[in-house]
Amino acid sequence: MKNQTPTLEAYLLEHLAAHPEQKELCLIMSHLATIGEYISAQTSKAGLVGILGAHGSVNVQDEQVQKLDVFANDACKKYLKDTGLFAAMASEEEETVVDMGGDGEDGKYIIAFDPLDGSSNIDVNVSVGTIFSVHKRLADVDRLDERQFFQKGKDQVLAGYLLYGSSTVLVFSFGDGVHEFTLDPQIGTFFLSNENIQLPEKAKYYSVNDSNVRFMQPHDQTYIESMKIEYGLGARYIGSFVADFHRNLLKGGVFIYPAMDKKGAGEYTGKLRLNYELKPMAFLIEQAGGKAINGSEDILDIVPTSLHERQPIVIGNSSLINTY
Ligand code: P6P
Repeated sequence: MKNQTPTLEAYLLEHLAAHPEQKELCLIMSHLATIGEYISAQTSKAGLVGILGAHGSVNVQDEQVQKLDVFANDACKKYLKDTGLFAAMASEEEETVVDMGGDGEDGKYIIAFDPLDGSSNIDVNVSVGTIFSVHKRLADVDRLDERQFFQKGKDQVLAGYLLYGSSTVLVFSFGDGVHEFTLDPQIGTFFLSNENIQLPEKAKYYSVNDSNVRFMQPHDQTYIESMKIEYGLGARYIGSFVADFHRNLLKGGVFIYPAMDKKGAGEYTGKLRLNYELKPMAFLIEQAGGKAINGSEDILDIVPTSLHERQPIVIGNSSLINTY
């Protein structure tokens, strides 16, 4: 039995034995995996639903065809609320903090999530994902006050993502290493596929939307050129942050979405969201030996000032980030 690849449940039980104080966090991780399985099953049918549902609002099973990101958001909200483990929840799809109702009164944790990152790629069958970020609830702030989510990324107690691709993978960290589990859909179980992931010494790729370079500041344009010329990296850009991040995590690379001024108004702003995308990914990349900055600060040190705050991002191998 010792040599068997551990399931997520076995792994969490072993983690719990070493960290008895993290019982609820292990439970949360198990629930998040179940949600991931559920969303994965739906996204793998997305094309079918899209084809059948494209000509009306009702599909062949006489169900309302939902946009997948609405479906994923509702699934996350409902399931996480039912766990009774969260005092508050924030979603990229929700304007304000989601009230967990009676269940949340005693919840010790809060969770921010992007239910389906990259969802615009769904109908072309490109990998998408769910990103989650868990903090301890702040005792001195009202349960549903947005300030519950104005916590530094370095204070996350759990962060990770599910990537719905050629296979469904779950990548997460409690802060003691980042681990990948792969779903066997036939038996509905996640198996450990990559423990304590470390970025390769040598990066292979840089990821940037090249059509946006003209909107960037000169420093970012020069930095991107150096990725091509000085470091000779290959260009890979999927347009789905979770997918680009996952490839760079395993192969080494840097993802760049800098501040841009698309309107020519002289106002340079980032696109990706601090709470739902950048903090969790920065937490993971640091555990894997990498780094994430917004250009001037470490992402994990930034104190959010609004729920949906956006920030520029440069994330990947420290050796490349340190030349920024
Ligand atoms: P662009 C998807 O909408 C997303 O939020 C990320 O997943 C992705 O990395 C980025 O936006 C793509 O943005 O401007 O290159 O299309």
